[in-house]
Amino acid sequence: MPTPPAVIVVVSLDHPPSLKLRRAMKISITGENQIVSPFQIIRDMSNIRHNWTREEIGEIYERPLLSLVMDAAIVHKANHVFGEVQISSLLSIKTGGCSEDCGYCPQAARYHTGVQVQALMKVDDVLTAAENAKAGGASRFCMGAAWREVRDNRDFDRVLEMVKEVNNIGMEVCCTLGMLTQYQAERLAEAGLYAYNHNIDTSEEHYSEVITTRTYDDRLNTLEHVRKAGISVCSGGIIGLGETDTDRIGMLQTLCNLPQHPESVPINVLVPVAGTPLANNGRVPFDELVRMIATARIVMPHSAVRLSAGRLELSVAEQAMCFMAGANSIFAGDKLLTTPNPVFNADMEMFKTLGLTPKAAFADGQPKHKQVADAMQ
Ligand code: SAM
Ligand code: DTB
Ligand code: SF4
Repeated sequence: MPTPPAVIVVVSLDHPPSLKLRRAMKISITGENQIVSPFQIIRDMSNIRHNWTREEIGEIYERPLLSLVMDAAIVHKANHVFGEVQISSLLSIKTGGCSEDCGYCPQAARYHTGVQVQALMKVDDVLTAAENAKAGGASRFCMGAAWREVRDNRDFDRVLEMVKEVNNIGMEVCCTLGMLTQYQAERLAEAGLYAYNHNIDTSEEHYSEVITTRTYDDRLNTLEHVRKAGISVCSGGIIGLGETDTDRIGMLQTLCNLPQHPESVPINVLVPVAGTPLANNGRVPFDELVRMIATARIVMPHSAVRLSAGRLELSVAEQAMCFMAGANSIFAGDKLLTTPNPVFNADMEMFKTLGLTPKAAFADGQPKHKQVADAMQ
């Protein structure tokens, strides 16, 4: 009688893999005509793909919660320094009075939310805010403007100045200013912009239930302009907009089937604001946020998955599960754009309790446009 093939599975949570595991690799695991190395198992789980089907993503999203978190943690550990969390600080540089109808947004002029309209800030004030954020441990500074799109005017020149100044103090600079043309993306790149945030927000199917004043394709075009300009792409969405699980899976499918995965994927939980059409949407159950984060981690193994708006409603234990599930970035500071966020000391306490460490600026290298410019010198 032939001996049944032996199957040995070795999974190491060490990163980088320990010497012992590397030695063990040399003893290949053999089945019938099959050689599988432990590294291959981990590599398969970390495979970068751009052809995910909804069914495949749905199968991941619906796994039993703890198995899903475990699978995501393995992918996370194989691709990132486990426990290292990127800290981004947000500043609203132009607030409220926006022409758009995004149903979640307190800054849309048409909703009566009590947000005070504020013109574009002065460069010096923005720089002071960035310096404070840096002193508090933030490596990235993200400036948000309540604009539909960027216009080629003096305000844009001032934003370019802000980008230059914040870049000069050694922070990764990010902007979220609405839609961009290719030319505007290139000007931002030249000024030293590291990343651009532009969310797709939800699935293509659910999108028109939430926003009617610009299309899903408009958003994808802006992402293409950002990518072509060599700026790091930050794009994700919001859960709690009244979408179904299929919409959530669809949103992740759009993101992970882009020609290149976004380097950062913010997962926001709706912050319901009185006066907006979505003010009375129910709270998103915490396990659904964990599912979203874990699935994003598995389908986009190299991206930073950002646990974004909605953290104020989460306990430290709930946030810990999000970090286990692959979240490795947060917005820190007591305000997001217009709504509250956990205070600085509470986050520092959480980092201590969970053994998290802040990621240094430019740990992933300079953006492509900068590398090209340096190489040409
Ligand atoms: N006006 C620009 C735009 O829409 O692209 C930039 C600023 S906009 C406020 C940036 C993102 O914040 C939105 O795309 C949305 O994903 C998120 N956001 C806005 N209001 C939110 C809310 N109440 N809860 C959760 N996320 C929200
Ligand atoms: C993102 O995905 N979330 C941030 C940032 N990108 C710009 C914004 C959250 C805004 C929450 C509502 C507010 O504070 O106005
Ligand atoms: Fe305006 Fe951006 Fe708010 Fe939409 S999300 S209303 S574009 S500020």
